[in-house]
Amino acid sequence: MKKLLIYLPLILLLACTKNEHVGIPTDTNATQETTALYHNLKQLAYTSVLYGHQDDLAYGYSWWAEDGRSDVKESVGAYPAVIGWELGDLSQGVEENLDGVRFDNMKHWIKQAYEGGSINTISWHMNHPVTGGDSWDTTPGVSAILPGGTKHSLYKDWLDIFADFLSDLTGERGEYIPIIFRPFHEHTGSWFWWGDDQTSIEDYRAIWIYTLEYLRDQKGIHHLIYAYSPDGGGGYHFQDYMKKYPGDTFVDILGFDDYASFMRDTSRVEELSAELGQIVEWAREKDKIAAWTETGLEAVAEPQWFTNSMLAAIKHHPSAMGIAYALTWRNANFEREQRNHFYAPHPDHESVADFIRFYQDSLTLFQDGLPNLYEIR
Ligand code: BMA
Repeated sequence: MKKLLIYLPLILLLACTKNEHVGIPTDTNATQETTALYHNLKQLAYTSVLYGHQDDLAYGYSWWAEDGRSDVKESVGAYPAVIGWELGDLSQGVEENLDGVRFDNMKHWIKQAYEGGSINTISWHMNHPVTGGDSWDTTPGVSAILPGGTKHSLYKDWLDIFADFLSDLTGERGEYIPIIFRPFHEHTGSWFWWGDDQTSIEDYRAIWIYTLEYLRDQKGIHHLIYAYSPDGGGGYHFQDYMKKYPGDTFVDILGFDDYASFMRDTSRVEELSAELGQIVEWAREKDKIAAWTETGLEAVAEPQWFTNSMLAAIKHHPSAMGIAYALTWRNANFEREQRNHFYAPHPDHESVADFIRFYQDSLTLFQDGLPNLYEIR
């Protein structure tokens, strides 16, 4: 009740605002900044698509951990509007994630992204709770971490570590930095231990709900926005999009991961666009946000990919441009990883001219074009 009184002015403000697309996250005790972010992002989605890039501030194709650097900024002159981070190995008590990013640096860059006005989102390639392997160990694992399972208390320890990590994410006034959290992603595929072949519908829903309720109600974490992000698999998994949906009271963002649609040609652009459009329509019916939570063409192997494929997919179907953001995957450091595993251009790459056109398009937003997302206007 006390909470309700504290938030009453905010709720009234939201209800009275002229804008008809009022949004309130599923966590009714979400912090002011988190509620503002959800509301503003939902509203902005009607006119813009925010560009996101995984690990953008941490490293790039030819540099590693140099403060202020960003392949995206060095290509178009602006930081991404959304920056993704990855927690794989957090549960192992080590200092670096599975890609070598130090967790303390990650916290610093999350603050930097927030202070710059961008949005932070977190995925978690969680280690295998039973075998000790990584998330690509396809031994089924979900039933073991559910209440009553043999690894349930281990899972709670991992969530405690995550809650500690989240509690360190504060802005200059001490406020918590809102995070879009994308647990158990790409579950429609079967490449992770929480994947489709590995997990029953009931177990997937149960672990999602358990995770959310534990973090929210036991740990008091109220700066998360929860994104559901099935994989589309180039059309192959789209029909399963809603199969394991945890329910409207446990999801804020209807996300979508899809890489497989993007070979070097554009043959699937229209179909993919229709899928994105469908997700936007579902999100609107449910009063939620839609987002293209992961995509990209490795090594941007087609220099016009950003406009001919990505932007074309966002624009083709009339509803598709209602997605709030679209995030391309990480630019792995060439020397450390010895491979062409990058999804945004780096300044010397032949796709930069096209990426600049993508940046200049009136639909896309980077950090330099963002309104203040953390205050209700
Ligand atoms: C995958 C690849 C891996 C990486 C993982 C987590 O898609 O980029 O190399 O370890 O994401 O970031």
